[in-house]
Amino acid sequence: MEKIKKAVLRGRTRKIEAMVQEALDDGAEPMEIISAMIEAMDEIGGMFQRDEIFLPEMMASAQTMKDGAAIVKPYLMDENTVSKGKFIIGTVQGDKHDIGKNLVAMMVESAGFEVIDLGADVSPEMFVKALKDNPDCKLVGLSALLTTTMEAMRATVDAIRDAGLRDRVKIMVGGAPVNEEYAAMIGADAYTPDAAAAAVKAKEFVRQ
Ligand code: B1M
Repeated sequence: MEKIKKAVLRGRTRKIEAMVQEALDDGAEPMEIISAMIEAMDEIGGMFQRDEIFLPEMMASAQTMKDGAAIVKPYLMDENTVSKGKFIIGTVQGDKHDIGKNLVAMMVESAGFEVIDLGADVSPEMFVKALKDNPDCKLVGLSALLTTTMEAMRATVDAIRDAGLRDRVKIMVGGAPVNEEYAAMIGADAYTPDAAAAAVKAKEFVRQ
């Protein structure tokens, strides 16, 4: 795990896939690998804040984590799960951070949902359009990593309400600057702190 963490810290995109595969072949738990990579990204965030590294290094680490997570993904999937319905997800407008959102998508998919991933920097209108295009979808997830883009979460909740779709869907929010209080303030249905908790909450919503 230390080696994997270091590879992410150093942005070793060319080495990570083989390293992660080797760890999995040796019996490592998929979530243990994801946690090691998240730890590295947290350290990267601190280094960036202290001006010890700059955007290119942060981007290299982000790409390394993405490549590593792609190797882990099939190990999280349970092919025998019966479909629990659709889950629309995206990072809100103005925000390009998509690693956490991708992890949530991965965990929710592995819990049996059909994930419709709108990507990053998704406008409120795009969320509304996706909901209209998928009238059977009852869950939507919004991710934000910047304090400056949290407001786009509120705008998205408002747009869904203004489009007359609010009663049809449960809106879940998350991301580093978000908390339970903020979720309640903007009228979302749930805040979850991490990808695993988001998958558990999504299952709870469809059970109700
Ligand atoms: Co950015 N960035 N970044 N960045 N970046 C942060 C967020 C920052 C905290 C770094 C720092 O200064 N310490 C800081 C934000 C400060 C703030 O707003 N308070 C910051 C900044 C300032 C910026 C720029 C403005 C820098 C600049 O240009 N000067 C810029 C903004 C670009 C934009 O979005 N418009 C920027 C750019 C970038 C990169 C492009 C270089 C890259 C992103 C690449 C990518 O995502 N494709 C990047 C990165 C990598 C980070 C850090 C280092 C790592 C983020 C990450 O991927 N973490 C980050 C520092 C940090 O977070 N410690 C930082 C790993 C990931 C698994 O965690 O996304 O938190 P996270 O997801 C978690 C939970 O939050 C939760 O589940 C996941 C864990 O299971 N979660 C949900 C997330 N979404 C959820 C949704 C849910 C439920 C849970 O329900 C739907």
